Amino acid sequence: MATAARDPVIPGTAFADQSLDQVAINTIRTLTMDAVQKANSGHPGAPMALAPVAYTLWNKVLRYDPADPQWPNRDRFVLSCGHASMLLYALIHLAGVTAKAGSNEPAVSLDDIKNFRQNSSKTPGHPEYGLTVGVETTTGPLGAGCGNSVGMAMAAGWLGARYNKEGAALFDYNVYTLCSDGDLMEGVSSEAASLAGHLELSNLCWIYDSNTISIEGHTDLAFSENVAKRFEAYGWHVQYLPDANDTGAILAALETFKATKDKPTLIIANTVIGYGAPTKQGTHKAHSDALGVDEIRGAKKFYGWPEDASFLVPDGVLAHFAEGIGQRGAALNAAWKATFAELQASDPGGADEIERITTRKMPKGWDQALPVFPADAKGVATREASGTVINAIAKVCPWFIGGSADLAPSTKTWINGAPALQPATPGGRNVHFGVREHGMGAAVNGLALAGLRAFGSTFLVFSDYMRPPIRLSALMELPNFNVFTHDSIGVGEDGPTHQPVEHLAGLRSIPGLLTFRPADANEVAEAYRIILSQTRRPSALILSRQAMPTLDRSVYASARGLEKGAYILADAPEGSAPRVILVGTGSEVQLCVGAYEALKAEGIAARVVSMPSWELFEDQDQAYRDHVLPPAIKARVCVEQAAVLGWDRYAGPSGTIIGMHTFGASAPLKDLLTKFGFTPDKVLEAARQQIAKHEG
Ligand SMILES: Cc1ncc(C[n+]2csc(CCOP(=O)(O)OP(=O)(O)O)c2C)c(N)n1
Ligand SMILES: [Mg+2]
Repeated sequence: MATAARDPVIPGTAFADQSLDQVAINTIRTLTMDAVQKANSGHPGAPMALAPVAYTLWNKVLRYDPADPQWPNRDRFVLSCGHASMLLYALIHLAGVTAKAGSNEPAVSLDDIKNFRQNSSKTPGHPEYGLTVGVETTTGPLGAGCGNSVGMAMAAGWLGARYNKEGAALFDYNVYTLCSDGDLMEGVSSEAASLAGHLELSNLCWIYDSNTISIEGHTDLAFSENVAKRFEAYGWHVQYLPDANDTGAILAALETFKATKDKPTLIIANTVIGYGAPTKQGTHKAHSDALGVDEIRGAKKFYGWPEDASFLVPDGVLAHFAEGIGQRGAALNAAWKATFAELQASDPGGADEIERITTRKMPKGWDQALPVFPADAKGVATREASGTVINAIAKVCPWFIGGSADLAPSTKTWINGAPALQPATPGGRNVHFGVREHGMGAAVNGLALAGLRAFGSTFLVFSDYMRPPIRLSALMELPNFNVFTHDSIGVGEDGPTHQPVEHLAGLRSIPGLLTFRPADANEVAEAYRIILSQTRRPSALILSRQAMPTLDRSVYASARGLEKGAYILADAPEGSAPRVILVGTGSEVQLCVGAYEALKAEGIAARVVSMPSWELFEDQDQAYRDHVLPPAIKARVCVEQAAVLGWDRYAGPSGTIIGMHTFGASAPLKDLLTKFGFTPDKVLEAARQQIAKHEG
């Protein structure tokens, strides 16, 4: 498409009649088409349509220093419609984003773009945080980025509230999100938008790619509400962009967003999917797959582009970005660094905090604050112990913040003495996420992406509602965590709807995620020591509703053993081998201890293994694992109030697994324990049978 020259042109070239802005926009479009064609897979339609919007945002507005992609106060750009990944890769390339500060290596080279979607490339099918510099969060599951962006915007407000000084703003970044029809159909974006509206996150701007097309055809098929009215009802400021090719109007809309100080902004951009593709534009045929050689030639002709050129970045385009986002970002970053240097002089503690936040380090010596719980036969629920630990950590780590999906009184996650995070108190540390588990999980990921030690919480049974963000936190290698209480049939009268069964197995199957099901209060404290020491692994902390004894650690082994995932809690007398090994997690460890003591009284040597974290145990070397579970000892009983799936790994082919084979039931806990066989007697009986079986 040839448009009248406004900016400097590239004289003497095929592009002499196009503005540099227009050439840059068409470069994004043609790189996208060429990369998808070469890969013979991908999604060309959205980038072709969104190129003017994304270009204008990046080169005219975004406060981002391509030479320092980790600059803490950079504006965040989230491509929630991750299938449009080529849009982001083209921008990262053209903006000259470097692999890291001080390096000349490009984050995404032209060769990387030619390698789109290939094995080990930096340009995977959907943007992956940590793999490609410049990608702020992993997207692809629609709605996820929208949810993350709400957490990022909350984090910006939180950081500003804590570290900005009069006349010296260290944190005032904005968060921009591009989202598609699919993003806005997904429930998580509604949860996140509702929360963002409530919190009046005026630093948050979603740009909606309203092309009325999704995979199956026109959005009329399934999506007919008035999105603008919906967002207005959420408390957002809604703007319209009637023509996504009108860069002047885009700029004006973004300026209006920046001037809006009391609510988040939604810009509804009317776009034409696959803009410029002669037969496919405006149809679902432009959503995915290579457009085909003829279609691409036709589109290039329409753009005023050489039809034979491929992967062409015309002279002047890179320089145009360098003069736009490059110069603006460098100046802003330099000013920020000067402000930060002043802070280092005037408030070294605050500066140290910021450095720790940006490098995912906890405060020095933080774990000395972890409480030690005295032995107590009656004990406390592990959720109660967790509440105590949370409050101890909160005192020494100011950027430890979190909340609950409306269950804090039950999950015991409230940080005492700290305000709630609300519009008037953006520096609050207790987040009322509302009954929005999926949105909470996605927002917590956003908080963690900003460096805060963030957590969410709900009942374990509802972790299913937030499985997608948990999975993404593991994929992104974020060190955030979730507190899941009411971990079993221990819930009692609330019944099977509230009693998790298959959830532990599901969480344990997520690569990289650490799960912990502590056996008592001291294991809870030790779990936090490990969880908050992580820099690249998220955790799920699984806690009981009901009290359980706090083990006497002068009799039983130290809870520090938790760091190895599983440890010998009680053993056969020195010099003798155990005749049976009893393995338990959480509330079932006490059943194993009960059976162990009964056997001991009869002179039968047994071993109890507390196994709070399968993953940490699997991380140990073979020698340690064989030390805890010697292959020669085949008499084993594993006990857990959860689905048995996976336990055969530790029970062995001839061991016994006492677990859940059905859903639970509604009854007082005592009755349920008998009904489902979770009593010391049952464990004892199984132990005797195992000994008999293996000793012939
Ligand atoms: C949670 C989730 N469900 C399904 C998909 C598969 N998917 C990818 S894009 C898409 C919808 C495409 O429509 P839209 O979001 O409007 O994108 P456009 O085609 O306009 O680029 C779907 C269903 C997905 N990526 N994430
Ligand atoms: Mg669409």
